[in-house]
Amino acid sequence: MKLSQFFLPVLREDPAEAQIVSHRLMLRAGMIRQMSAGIYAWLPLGLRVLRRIETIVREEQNRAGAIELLMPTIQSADLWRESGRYEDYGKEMLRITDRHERDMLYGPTNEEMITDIFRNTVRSYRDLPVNLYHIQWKFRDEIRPRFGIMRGREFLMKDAYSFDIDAAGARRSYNAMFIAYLRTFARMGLKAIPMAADTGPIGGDLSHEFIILADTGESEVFCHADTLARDWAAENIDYASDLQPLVDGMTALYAATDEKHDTARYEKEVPADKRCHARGIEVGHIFYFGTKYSAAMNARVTGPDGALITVEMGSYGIGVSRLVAGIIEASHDGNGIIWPEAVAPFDIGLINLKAGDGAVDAACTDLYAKLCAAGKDVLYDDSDERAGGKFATMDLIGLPWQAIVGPKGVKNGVVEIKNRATGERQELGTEAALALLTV
Ligand code: 5CA
Repeated sequence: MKLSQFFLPVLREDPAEAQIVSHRLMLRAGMIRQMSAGIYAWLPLGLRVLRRIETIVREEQNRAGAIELLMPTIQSADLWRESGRYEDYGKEMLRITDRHERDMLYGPTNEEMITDIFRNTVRSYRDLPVNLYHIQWKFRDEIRPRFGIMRGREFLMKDAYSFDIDAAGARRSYNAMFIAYLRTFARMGLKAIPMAADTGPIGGDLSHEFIILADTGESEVFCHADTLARDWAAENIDYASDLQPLVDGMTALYAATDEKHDTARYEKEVPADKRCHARGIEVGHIFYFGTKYSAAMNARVTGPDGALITVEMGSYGIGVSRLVAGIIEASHDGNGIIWPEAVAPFDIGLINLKAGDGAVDAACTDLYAKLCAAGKDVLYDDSDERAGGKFATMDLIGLPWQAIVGPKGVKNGVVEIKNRATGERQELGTEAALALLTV
């Protein structure tokens, strides 16, 4: 993509309304724009990151055996009256009346709707277990939308819903999502810690929040440092095997948000040099709530002996849009964002230091074509802005690699390659540069 043909409205100044670094950088890097309180448009650069995060989430859900579908954003109030949550949800729910005076709502979550789909389609225990998920926009009329898309009113969520015939099966479904979450966040370059959590309006008595550590996080967290030790992205998980030992291995180590924190236990269980007291961002939340919705809404299947069984359910959320901000909170410096390669909007930023100079243009065009042919996503800054501005923009938008081509380099047959994360620069011949950038 040539910058001259892209849409990247960067801001040189810090926007006054942004209180945390991810919000500031997302506005400055031209990733989002606020349309109303807590409601954002995703500009092209932001959308690219959102899509990459979505892809990782999808791949890991599929790997763990969940099946994708897509439910609508607008739901009928009647379904929520059946579960009893229509009144309970209060002012957080955006209520809408259609032209026939029917009560509708913009879904804040989908337990009722998926239970309705399930009860109308699945009849036999033979069709279980099943775990269905979608990646869809939600609306919650938060009292205090803030920090940009971190706590928005409209946000993108992955929500999965599992159905099992008994509690042991539901626990297996829960465990599969638990491990899939560790892998999902690790693939994005994040260390997420599962912490026992309250269940709020979703309900149930088994629940874990997945928290990434960041100074600006909304919750205060306490954990054993070893919860951060394992690289789950490198693990080869057999989802058909018993995952309980893996889950137990993680949950045995102390980890709690301030809501559930127990100072005496923390001090007893965690040696002083392993204590980690920090702030965190909730990027995922999983729930096992048994028959809360299936009993209220009559979601039953026939068992092996012909008797009806009320199905056991769980639900599993990931804040897909929140993750964009979460990753920036975890990975930035004074000059801008530092994207982990797995979610970067482009792999490489190619900077032409003298657009209009025949030799430099030719060298850039050649390098651009070769990088694209090797399957790399390249943002080629072919504009005639001055060098300082180009460097600042590239650092701000945080692509993992920069390739800098100027008149001196072209004369000497070299390209300067900069690694955004380490700041390390090296001058390489074109072939060596290509080899480095296309591994
Ligand atoms: N139905 C369940 C699980 S599918 C559910 O709704 N869980 S939740 O309320 O915990 O939301 C799931 C995830 O969505 C949270 O972990 C968080 O990462 C994200 N999320 C929740 N509210 C917001 C918000 N206002 N803005 C951005 N992300 C949010």
